[in-house]
Amino acid sequence: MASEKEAALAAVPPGAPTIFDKIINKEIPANVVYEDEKVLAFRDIAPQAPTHILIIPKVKDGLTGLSKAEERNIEILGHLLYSAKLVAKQEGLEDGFRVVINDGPQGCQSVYHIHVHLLGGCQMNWPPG
Ligand code: TR5
Repeated sequence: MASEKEAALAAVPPGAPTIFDKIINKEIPANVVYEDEKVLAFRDIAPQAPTHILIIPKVKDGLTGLSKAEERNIEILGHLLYSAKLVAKQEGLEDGFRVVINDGPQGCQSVYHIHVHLLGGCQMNWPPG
């Protein structure tokens, strides 16, 4: 049986606008920590670590999730990861950090606009849940 979260997600057509579009368009506020012409990085509203930042492409271009990536997306995928490194440095995460991309229901993805989670500021455990 589908969980409540899965049922809610199933009702959202793939590629439909998400809450992140509203953040990009400044229709709702976000705590932005980094921005360039291609990506936006802002603090997660429900942090799972002392530092928890989301890095998203300003243009989704079909990238609802990593599983939908095409060759044309290679440049922005690299840009997202490199931006995570820049933000980690800016946030002072010298002792290490973790980047996560959740994909699909089993990956626990809830917002279908690709995003990199940057987590740090505490000792991480392995394996993740
Ligand atoms: O579950 P996945 O991997 O898809 O990650 C989505 C993330 O978006 C979660 O960690 C949420 O906590 C985060 N999120 C959701 C909202 C939101 C946000 N982060 C910042 N600001 C947010 N607003 C204003 N609204 C949200 N619904």
